Amino acid sequence: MKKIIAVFCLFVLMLSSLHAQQGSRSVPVPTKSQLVWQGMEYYLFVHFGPNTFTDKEWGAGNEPEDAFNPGNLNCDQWCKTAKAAGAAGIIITAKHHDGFCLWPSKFSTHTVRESKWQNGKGDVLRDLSAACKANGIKFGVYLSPWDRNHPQYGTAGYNEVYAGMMKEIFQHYGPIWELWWDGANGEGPNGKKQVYDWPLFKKTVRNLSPNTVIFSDLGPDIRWVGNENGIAGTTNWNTLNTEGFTPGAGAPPQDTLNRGNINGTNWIPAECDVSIRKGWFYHSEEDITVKTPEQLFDLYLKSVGRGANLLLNVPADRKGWIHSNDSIALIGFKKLRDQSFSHNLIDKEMIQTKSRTNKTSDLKTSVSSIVIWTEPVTINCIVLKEKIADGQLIENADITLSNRGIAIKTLHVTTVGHQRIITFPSTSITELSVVINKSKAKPKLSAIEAYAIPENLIEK
Ligand code: FUL
Repeated sequence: MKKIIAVFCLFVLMLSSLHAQQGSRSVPVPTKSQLVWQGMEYYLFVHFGPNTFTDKEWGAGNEPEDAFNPGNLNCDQWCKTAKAAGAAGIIITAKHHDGFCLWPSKFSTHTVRESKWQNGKGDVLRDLSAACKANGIKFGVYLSPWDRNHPQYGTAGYNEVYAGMMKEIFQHYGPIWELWWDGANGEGPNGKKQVYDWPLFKKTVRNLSPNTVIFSDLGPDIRWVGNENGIAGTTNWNTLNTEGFTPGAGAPPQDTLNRGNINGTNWIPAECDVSIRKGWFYHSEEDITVKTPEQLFDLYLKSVGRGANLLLNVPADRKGWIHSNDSIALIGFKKLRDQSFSHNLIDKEMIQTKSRTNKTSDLKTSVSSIVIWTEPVTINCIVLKEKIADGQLIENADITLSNRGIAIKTLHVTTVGHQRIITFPSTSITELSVVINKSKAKPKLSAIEAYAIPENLIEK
């Protein structure tokens, strides 16, 4: 009986998330869409809507539709900026908490259609999805479930409204690579909160667009990183336990979202959302708060460098453009990445790897890799990558830097995942060793790279 229950439990586990057998363990692995998503690493968020014109962060939902009136909307400029900045896509706030729809939804009377902008014929989603296609970047949508305008919010009917809006978006503007469900759940115009029908929402998306990755506090595909500062945990598991939790107030604690669960049952990697400015929406007085390229690079180390993805918000201004302060910072950020990571000082053939397996348990496999240079090299950055298609296995590793046989320093890292970037003050070495001390099964490093990045870019 026990065996039958165990097999049944395993079956249920397999249904909720993809798993692979690694040695004696079954570990969660990413879906194809999650793997593609992980490879995108960094992309832009654009907050745009009535708040852009009323100078608010959270509109009340009673703003007149005419408030939304971009002078010269130019989604092509957004996409060209994203492309030049090396960002893989754009996620637009199709509807924020104020309920205003940037497309003429038939499920609402609070949309671009009711505004005087382009005589009610304007459609930001139409323009942006076309511009993304033309520029070869991906198009994603943020659709706030919380709606401070919709008369049905707070009733069961609103769940159908929200599902209907998603259908419209997928049918008219797809393909959509990522859909963002904000967990915020406040009161609507009738003073009631909504009980969200998450299973209905998920079913709707999966039926219409099975390759779209869905973000919320806890997935199903991508999780929130637990803060809005763009910072993942130095230990960052792509696995999470979701049983008993819901997005929003019912989500796991923020530090759990930040680090994941070592033995989490589902593959749900973290995404770091952060704004290039103080707020999410454009406010001219925040033009001076735009982060510098160096600050953006530091965020990159703390997000992409810790195995998460970076969703960097760059709001559109009242004209409907990305402001030059922001685009200049983005291009500067791109230059710093190019400058830092264009010359890997390790050729693949230089890496010698040995693995030792303790016969009694495959959990005790230790793998060490050694790189030797004939002449000293000066480095201050090491990049490790794990073959996550087979699961995330590495629990901790030591990197030792030596010069002519004398160890100079040992850097201790925990998880690796898609990519771990470790920076340290410049050190002259002839030898580097990576010893994986602990992993769930035989680990697979897909890359060991070494760089000399500008010294002022070392992680703060
Ligand atoms: C939050 C929202 O309340 C903010 O306004 C912003 O959109 C941020 C990305 O998500 O939950």
